[in-house]
Amino acid sequence: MVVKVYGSGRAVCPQRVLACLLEKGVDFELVHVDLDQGEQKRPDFLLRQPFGQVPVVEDGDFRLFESRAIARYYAAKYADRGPDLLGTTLEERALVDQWLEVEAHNFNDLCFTLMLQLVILPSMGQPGDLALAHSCVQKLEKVLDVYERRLSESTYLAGEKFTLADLSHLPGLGKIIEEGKMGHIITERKKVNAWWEKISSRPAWKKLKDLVQ
Ligand SMILES: N[C@@H](CCC(=O)N[C@@H](CS)C(=O)NCC(=O)O)C(=O)O
Repeated sequence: MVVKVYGSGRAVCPQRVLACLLEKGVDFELVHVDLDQGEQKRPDFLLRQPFGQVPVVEDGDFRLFESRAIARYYAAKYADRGPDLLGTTLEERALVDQWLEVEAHNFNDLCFTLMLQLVILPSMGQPGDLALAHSCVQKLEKVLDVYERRLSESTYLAGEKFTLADLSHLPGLGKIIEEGKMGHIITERKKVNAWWEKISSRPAWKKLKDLVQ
């Protein structure tokens, strides 16, 4: 059964799902939703995702939205293939969850607001709020300082193995490196940069980049 992923391949949240499916070798079809045209707010799409956002997956009769929930679902469903993305012991799983929460609540919002002000609004002909972008950069640097300390204790966020906690950061880190002219906040932190280099050189992430270019 081919999993249908509704979303835009350029958007961060669908990329989180696609990266997980590629890691697990799950066949999928990307059904493009044109965010610039507001397709995600149309009544037929709201039947799939009542908040009018992407991604949504359809897997046979099963439908799921929220990118991290989807990634967790496929990491568990295909636990027996590809890398173990969830951890095995209770403690390993708890650490994966902890860093996934950090990604969702400490990293993602700042990253999103930064990209909105520096990239998305200007691309739509609207001026970004540079003061807000600057404040996001300052706050993100503090978050990345915490990551720098954590990554001097372990190779990956949740320990010595690549997990969903790392995978979940890839789309946002990728945007900062590629689009925001703010890549230095990653590259100037030795451990964070080594981590980014390692996780972004995984074949699944490279495949995704080829797919969405
Ligand atoms: N918490 C949701 C957030 C979804 C989300 O913000 N999606 C963005 C793309 S990354 C979107 O649909 N933006 C268009 C909109 O909000 O209208 C998730 O992780 O799936």
